[in-house]
Amino acid sequence: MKRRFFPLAASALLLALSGTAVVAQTKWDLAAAYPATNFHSVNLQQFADDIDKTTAGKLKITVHANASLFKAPEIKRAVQGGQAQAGEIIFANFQNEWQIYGADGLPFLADSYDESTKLYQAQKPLIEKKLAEQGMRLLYAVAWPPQGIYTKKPLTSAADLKGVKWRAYSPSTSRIAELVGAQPVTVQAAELSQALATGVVEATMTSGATGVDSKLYEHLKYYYDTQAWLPKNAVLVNKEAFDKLDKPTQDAVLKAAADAEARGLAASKKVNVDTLEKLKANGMQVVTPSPQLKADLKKVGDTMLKEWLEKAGSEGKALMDAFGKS
Ligand code: PCA
Repeated sequence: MKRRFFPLAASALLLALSGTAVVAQTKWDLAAAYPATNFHSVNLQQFADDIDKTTAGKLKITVHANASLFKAPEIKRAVQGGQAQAGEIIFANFQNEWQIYGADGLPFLADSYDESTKLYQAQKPLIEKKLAEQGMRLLYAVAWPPQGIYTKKPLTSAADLKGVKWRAYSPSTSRIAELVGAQPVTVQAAELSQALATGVVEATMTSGATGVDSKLYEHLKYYYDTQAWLPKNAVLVNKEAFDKLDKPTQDAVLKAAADAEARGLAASKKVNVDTLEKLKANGMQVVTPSPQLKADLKKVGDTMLKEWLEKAGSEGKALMDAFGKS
């Protein structure tokens, strides 16, 4: 008899101490690849905090920024396999797996925030379907600011990029290098500063945001504001992990995701302006590309779109129809 009383007394004590009923708590790890201060990561933390608040602590999400849990290219598979319940990827990294993921990494297909949002709406149903087949669910996506070229030496045309050690982060940023005769080296953002410091790379194409995150002005002198494309980061969740949540918690996750998507887009637009100012303040020359450089890059974009359409087949055509560009 006595033995049975002890656990009861213990849980009564626990209740008294916590002051609230003991609720089942779920903990998720969310793998992310960019620095904690990057606007995507800040937005992710806010997303996690919102969920903590609206579920009264029932779902706790730990954001692991800066590729501390998984490296950028590994995050998708980690979420798929449930090693991390959730994660943030950049779609363009997965173009070789499925061309539709790479549509927002193509130069000049969608090169403004408005076009990028339109392309996202066209990609979304296809991507949601694909992710469901892969055992995942799309929570939200946010565009990076437009991509420009960072170099050591001034560029008058694409010919000035010949032989340059060009840092790529995706299949299409490698392809650009090949098409202009540069030497592509794939390096993810978490290792970019080091690659520059050790001379492994001497040019890259990315946003003002990453330029500031990785202090590119310490090694590179020019930023050509080409506004070539706006790749998107996407937050994914393992479907099984999501399905295990009770309905109110699922709703809280979806609501926080919708808020994060809107907040992230606004943050991206602001960061786009602020970071170009920061680059200048740190001595970088922020330059409008010459007509020749623009024309050369446009040609690269045309070639890449053609190649993409060939590889993407009927799905690619369906995407272009939905985007209104076929
Ligand atoms: N920054 C990331 C991807 C796109 C961007 O603007 C990077 O350079 O890796």
